[in-house]
Amino acid sequence: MAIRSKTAPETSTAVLDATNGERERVFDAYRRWGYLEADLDPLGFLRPVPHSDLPVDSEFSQEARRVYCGTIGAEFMHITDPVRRRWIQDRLEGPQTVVDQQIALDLLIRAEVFEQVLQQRYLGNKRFSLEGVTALIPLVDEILETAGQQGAAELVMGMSHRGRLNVIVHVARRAPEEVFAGFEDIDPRSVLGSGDVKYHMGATGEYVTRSGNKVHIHLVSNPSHLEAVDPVTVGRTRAKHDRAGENGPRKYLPLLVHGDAAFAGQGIVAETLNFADLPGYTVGGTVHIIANNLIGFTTVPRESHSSRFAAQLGRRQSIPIFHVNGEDVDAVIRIGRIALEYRYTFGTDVVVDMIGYRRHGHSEVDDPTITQPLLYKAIKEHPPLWEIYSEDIGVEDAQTRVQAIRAEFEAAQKQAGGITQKPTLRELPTYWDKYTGGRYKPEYEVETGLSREELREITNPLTSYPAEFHIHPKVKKLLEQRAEMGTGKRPVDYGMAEALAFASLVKAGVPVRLSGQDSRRGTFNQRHSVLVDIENEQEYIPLQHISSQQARCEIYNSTLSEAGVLGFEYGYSRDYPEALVLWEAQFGDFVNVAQAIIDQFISAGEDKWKLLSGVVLLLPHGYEGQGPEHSSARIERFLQLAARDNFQICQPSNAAQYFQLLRRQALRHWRKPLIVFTPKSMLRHPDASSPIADFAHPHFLNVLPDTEITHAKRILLCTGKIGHELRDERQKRKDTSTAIVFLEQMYPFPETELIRELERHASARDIVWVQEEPANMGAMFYMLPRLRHIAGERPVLSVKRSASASPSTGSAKAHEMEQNTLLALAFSTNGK
Ligand SMILES: Cc1ncc(C[n+]2csc(CCOP(=O)(O)OP(=O)(O)O)c2C)c(N)n1
Ligand SMILES: [Mg+2]
Repeated sequence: MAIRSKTAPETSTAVLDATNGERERVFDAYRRWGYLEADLDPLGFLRPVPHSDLPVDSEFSQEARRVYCGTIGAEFMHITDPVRRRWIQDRLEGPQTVVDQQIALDLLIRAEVFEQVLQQRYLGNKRFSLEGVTALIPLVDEILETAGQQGAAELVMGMSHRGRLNVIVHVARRAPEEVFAGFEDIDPRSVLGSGDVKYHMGATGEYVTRSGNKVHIHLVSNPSHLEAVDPVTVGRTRAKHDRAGENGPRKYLPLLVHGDAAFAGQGIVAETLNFADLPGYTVGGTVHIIANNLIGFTTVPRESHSSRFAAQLGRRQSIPIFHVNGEDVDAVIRIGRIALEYRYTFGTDVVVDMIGYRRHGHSEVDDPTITQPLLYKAIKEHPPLWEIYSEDIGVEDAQTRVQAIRAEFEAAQKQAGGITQKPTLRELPTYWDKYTGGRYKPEYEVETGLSREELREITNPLTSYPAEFHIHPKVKKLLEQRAEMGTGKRPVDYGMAEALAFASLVKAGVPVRLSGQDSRRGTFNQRHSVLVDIENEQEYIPLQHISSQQARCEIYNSTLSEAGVLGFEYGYSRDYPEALVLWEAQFGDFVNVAQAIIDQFISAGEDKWKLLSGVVLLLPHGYEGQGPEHSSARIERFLQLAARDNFQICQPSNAAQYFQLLRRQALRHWRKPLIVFTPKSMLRHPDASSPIADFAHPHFLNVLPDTEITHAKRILLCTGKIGHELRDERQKRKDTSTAIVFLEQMYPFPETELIRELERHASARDIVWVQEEPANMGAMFYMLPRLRHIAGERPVLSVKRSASASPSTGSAKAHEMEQNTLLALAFSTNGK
């Protein structure tokens, strides 16, 4: 007995182990590769790919296949953390959550009928119908429902054109008549030259979940440039987190809805995904939905991405990708819940790739049968999703429900005809109340200078560190010099001027956030905002030890991205108007990689959407013989974008001016982006350093006068480094009749101040605009007509490099020759 009772269980454990081993082996293969054989495309064009590692003849194959090769295809075995893999596997293999099918059906009917009413009433209008990926509405609904349970207070949502109007009505819950009104002909004079199309406008609203939780919806205004809104949305969310404090990531949930072609094709998606786990950029996980209709305009997936799924980019991160057939509505809803709970459990991004089709052409005025005749033949014969779903769940009165909902929308559409003013679908948060945009007014000015005493007070913490801190000898010396600068014993350089500006602002309660490539130390070894202990690499940040009540000061090394990071910081500034938010380019030349963010958001955001931002761009600029890609931040491009006081374009020529400019930006309540061309070699140059007394001046000077010359015969007008070189040249020539005037602000054009300078040197005959940049670049094209306008009878000449296709020569020697010629010409040209 004893022996039998001992051996019997052993035998059964072994059998059990073998069974378990077999089950695990089979399931493991399906967990890994099952998604390739999953049934994901409602129209069947994306065929399952048989994978040889998937066992077909095991007793467990069928069960594993049911979980992993059905209408859900989960990619998660690349996740390195076994706890997370286990979590997903338990959720997929375990009992399924119950779906409220009546609510889902109602949403599907509403979403599709809304599109149909738009189609019938506004034929020939673009609306970018959601039909074909209609399950997006119940999917987002489930995400909101679950988010409400998790304590979310706001959904920050970025998306492009597809289904946007539907989202505004069914997610942001704006009254449909407000959207219909956007299609009505409203007095065009009210938006002449400004505004945006209806499927780009932002919207806010209130979503009430079934359990009664309110979730505020914020749909971010978005340009046509696909995916450019991604980093902006994430940056906005981060600002909201920082405002909220510890619970931020729970309260503010970012959701990005992507198109399949755009997700696969646009690099900025990769830049945005890369923010996920970085301390300066994390938002506790972004939910990504790909509204995957397996087409982009006329381009099919095999022409669009080198991977089976558009979503494959998500694999770079250790995050799950859930592919789901967009016509299995229950599966879509279940995945929505799992994705959301995963985000809240692990604080990371998650991707839902919802696959459907596109019922109409790219827009409703496009005929898709020209390029995809067979696909569109199949689509034409394919019933709408509500019809399929109501049959699946056995609802017999679906048609009656459709009629009732149609009547609702038609009534709303009739009402819209009576709306005479274009509705604003968006309310601004109250933290914008005290800030203003529009045209510049002198009354916006505030004093920005600081007394000697105030400067001394902040210099001390800026230049000290704990006694036990092992400082680098070079940094020690730098801090000793800064201590002398701040107390007036030595002229102040740019690095210290900036530190003084930041320190004084955080002390006054203004948060400062700066990010850029290598910004903590500074590309030019000029900033040293973070001290690194040479024995243990511990960090000490003096700017965080200015005073006990100070605001946050955060300086981050960014990823090696321009568009993504600038988009993020622009977004951050949109939700933190009280803060000084800065992005720094490594060299100003690289700013062109972020051109879409500048064109679409920074320069045009106020005009298109009435949305303000005080973001600052620091762009190292100047011709120093370092070659075509390390010379020019393209002043000309910013000036070309300038209109209606949309932003400020400045080039402070000395340290005190830089200090005053940064403070002015933070302290004025006029919120406008600020483009600053910053120096490189001049950062530590004595000519650009300033006496401490200049920090007590009340204001930034838009124009730096020349008070040394009294009887000028010639006025040289310039901006930035060249002005200092002109002053050197003047000294060498012992010239006492040439005045040199610096334009510190180019836009808005400081006409009054310039007129004053021209009058100061009333006997000067020639006025010469001098620039380092070639004739087809720099500020010249913008300056000459304006200068001629105010110069009256006096001729306005120009000195510049010859027009050139590249910004500068690659030879340092050639650069020097050119520079000498420029300087000589500035003093001698008579325009002939
Ligand atoms: C950066 C950029 N390039 C090109 C376009 C023009 N464009 C608008 S929509 C579209 C196709 C988008 O396809 P997809 O991302 O799959 O979204 P869908 O329209 O299918 O929902 C293109 C090429 C654009 N808006 N933005
Ligand atoms: Mg598409």
